[in-house]
Amino acid sequence: MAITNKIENFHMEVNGAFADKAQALTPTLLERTVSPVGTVEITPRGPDYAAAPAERGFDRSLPLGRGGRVCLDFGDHQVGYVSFTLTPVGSPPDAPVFLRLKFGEIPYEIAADLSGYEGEVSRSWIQEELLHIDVVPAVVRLPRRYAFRYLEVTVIDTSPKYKVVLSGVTCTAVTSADRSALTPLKTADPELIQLDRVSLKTMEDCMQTVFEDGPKRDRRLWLGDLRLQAQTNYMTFRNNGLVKRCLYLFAGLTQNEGRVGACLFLEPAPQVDDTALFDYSLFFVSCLHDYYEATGDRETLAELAPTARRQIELALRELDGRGIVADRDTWWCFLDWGDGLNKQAGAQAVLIYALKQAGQLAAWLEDPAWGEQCRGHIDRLTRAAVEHLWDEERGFFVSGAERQVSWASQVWFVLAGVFGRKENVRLLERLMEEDPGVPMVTPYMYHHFIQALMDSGLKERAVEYLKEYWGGMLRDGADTFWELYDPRDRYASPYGSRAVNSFCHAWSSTPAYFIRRYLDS
Ligand code: RAM
Repeated sequence: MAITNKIENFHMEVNGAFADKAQALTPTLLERTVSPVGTVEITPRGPDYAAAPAERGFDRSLPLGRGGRVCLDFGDHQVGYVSFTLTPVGSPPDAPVFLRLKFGEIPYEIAADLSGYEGEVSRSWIQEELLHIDVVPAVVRLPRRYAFRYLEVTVIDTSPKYKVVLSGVTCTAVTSADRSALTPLKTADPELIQLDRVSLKTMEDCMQTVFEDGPKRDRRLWLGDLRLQAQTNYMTFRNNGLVKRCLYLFAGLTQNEGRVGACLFLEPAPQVDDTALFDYSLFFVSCLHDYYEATGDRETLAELAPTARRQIELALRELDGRGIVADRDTWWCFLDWGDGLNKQAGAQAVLIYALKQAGQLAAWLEDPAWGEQCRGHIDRLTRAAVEHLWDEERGFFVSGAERQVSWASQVWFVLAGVFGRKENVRLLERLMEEDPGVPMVTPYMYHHFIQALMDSGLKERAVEYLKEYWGGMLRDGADTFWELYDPRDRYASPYGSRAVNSFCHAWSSTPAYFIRRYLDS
């Protein structure tokens, strides 16, 4: 199935006042200059590759000629702009310098031969450059922003008569996250401390002029990602202005009929994409709900509530005669990247979840009529879900014509609170014990599972899974948390190639949220 859900006859609807507000909230990025800590040797290790330190610091006097190669290690994940100096040695340079640069968030991106790349998303996301420098000595400033820890420089050629010395390699790292807003953790649990540290680094590197999903790919604002980033932000960097900016961007630049898009581009000017996702549009309601809960910013609540309300209206149009969200065979709703995951049940649960939050918005706004409407829809959708999607015999919610059982469906119905606490606990325990059907594959979906455990009072199990799943990424060498992690398959990718997976992905940074909200005492 194509990973796109392009809406028909797409056009962008602009609310100029909202777009201006978003613009005025554009943050100034903080800059830091980082130099490599040394060089590394990247070699195969098990099913993957590992980087072993080769040389501390980096020998600036070593001249590189044809075929010369060095892999620099910046010590941690960086997002920023790279520059370096090339100085010729030998005869006067009689030909250009021809370089290949490879940037890698993980060693695999450096070591793998990606010339046969056949992934589904553009190969232009692979961070590789071929560069001619006509005149040396030169200070080379690369115009792109990169996300990486490793930088491999290969001299494809100088000439037989001269070589070059590479020096002054630096990265000007950029972020809108301010570490001075962080409070120290109280817990002494070393695993939690480590999970928190890597979560913060992941968040920091994704916080740019908006909350980006991943600084390598897609480098844009996705609503589903924003929701988790904002929740983590309230417990960590507290850059509430950035959340507000993102909310105004989504509300100011909508698709046809006021539909909030799944994602937005920022350059050359802010622009909503033509992709629509059922759950993501509804998460505008959630983001506004969470934002008001965290900030008490009434003006924003009042201004953006109509946009939230519109998303509910549009979603309700998708119900069939039974009061169940109609299934579709396109990429119409996200939930997770699980192979063959049917979205119908999860979508129904997300709608109930969002309706409850809309009811809360109505209460805050003292709008009893809207509140009453929400309650009516919640009752109808809940009854329909129990009647048509709950399979009493199997003890699970089922989804789609094939009555598929998945982790995503169960988790979302727990979050939607369709059953009471006791039944939710039983459902989650059954799920963990029987491990039925389609599993979870992204930290995004695992986040919702952990939240469901927390909401149901199963804190110890939540901690177990946090340490097992996110801890697994650490054991597998993560500097920042990954977009997708399947402990059974290091090469899993929704895009047909691991090379374009993002290895610093904000939706994976929520251990910091869980630790700071529930576990830090
Ligand atoms: C991926 C993005 C993002 C996610 C969407 C659905 O391409 O990186 O994280 O929200 O898909």
